[in-house]
Amino acid sequence: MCSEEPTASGLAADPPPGLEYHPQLLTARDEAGLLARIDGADSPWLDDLSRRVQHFGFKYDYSNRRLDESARIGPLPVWLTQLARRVRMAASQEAKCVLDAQRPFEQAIVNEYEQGQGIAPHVDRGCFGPVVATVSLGSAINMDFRCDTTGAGYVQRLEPRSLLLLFGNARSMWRHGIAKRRTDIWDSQKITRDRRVSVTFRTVTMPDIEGG
Ligand SMILES: O=C(O)CCC(=O)C(=O)O
Repeated sequence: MCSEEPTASGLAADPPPGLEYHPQLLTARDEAGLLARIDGADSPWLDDLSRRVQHFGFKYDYSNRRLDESARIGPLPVWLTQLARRVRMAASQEAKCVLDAQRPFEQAIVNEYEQGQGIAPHVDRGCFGPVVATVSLGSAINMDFRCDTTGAGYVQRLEPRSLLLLFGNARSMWRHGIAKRRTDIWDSQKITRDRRVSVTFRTVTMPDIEGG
């Protein structure tokens, strides 16, 4: 069960258990360096979805929503390994305990959201491990959460240079998504979105990899 009960507005007052938000993972200089790397010649964009993406480590197949060994691209590049290390260092003890029992982050997806783009509400598939970590670059954005069992909702504002960790109920019982719109309401203000880029790290738990 999702432990958060909805308020009259349908939004839970507290974040889903297992949602961990770190507003300042990176400096503005780190952010600029990462965006230059992502937009550089060594990181080609794929445009087979409504938004552009880059896959590292494993190429996730959005049509059958599975991973197998044939999807392996290779190790994460050094710049992503360094970012993954910072993510681990920032994680709470609770998240670290879950992460430490896992393989290292072996997969990263970079998502680009131009104004008006989003991502449909979803729960990350079981081929990925119990902690999903997203670093935000560029524009701030509202991420919407919805608990399948109680219907409770929650909105997390994702600021640039922040880190979002999802584990526990937040990872497995709540859908997360980004509405396709040009503006968000936050603190009672209408805020125009700009280009946002996110880097999401996952561990991979598919059985053929677990078995070595
Ligand atoms: O861009 C984000 O913050 C979330 C990305 C995401 O949920 C995904 O790639 O599955």
